[in-house]
Amino acid sequence: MKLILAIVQDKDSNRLSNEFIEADVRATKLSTTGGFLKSGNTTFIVGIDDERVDEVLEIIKKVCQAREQYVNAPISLDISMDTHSSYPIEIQVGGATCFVLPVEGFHRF
Ligand code: 2BA
Repeated sequence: MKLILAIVQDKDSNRLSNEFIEADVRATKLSTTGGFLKSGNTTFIVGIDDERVDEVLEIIKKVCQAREQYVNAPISLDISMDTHSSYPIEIQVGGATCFVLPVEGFHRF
């Protein structure tokens, strides 16, 4: 068994939940926050048999889109006068960031 941690954008999370239900993939959804953008994203925890890992990754890949987003990068205009401003830079977020981990035990009581 493996544990898949998939960090996805909030915009894709409902569709991904529905696709998991349809494919009989059990998952837990967590509301999380990206360390860089400091805005909300969603992390899915999926415990799955080894032979279904690729299937789950394919579902995630199909549903989760990469999107361009602008963030404000700080710029120092004049160090001597200590004036600061910022300018927008474009970054690409997602589709999804996935980790696949080995599972030592799985118990349901
Ligand atoms: P955030 O940390 O909010 O990052 C959002 C996007 O900002 C990233 O998209 C990436 O394009 C950019 N970014 C992040 N750190 C950066 C940096 N130091 N310099 C320049 N640009 C940077 P993604 O790579 O698609 O990541 C989406 C979300 O997945 C991240 O949200 C974070 O929550 C998670 N994530 C990504 N890599 C991770 C990792 N190695 N470990 C844990 N979580 C990760």
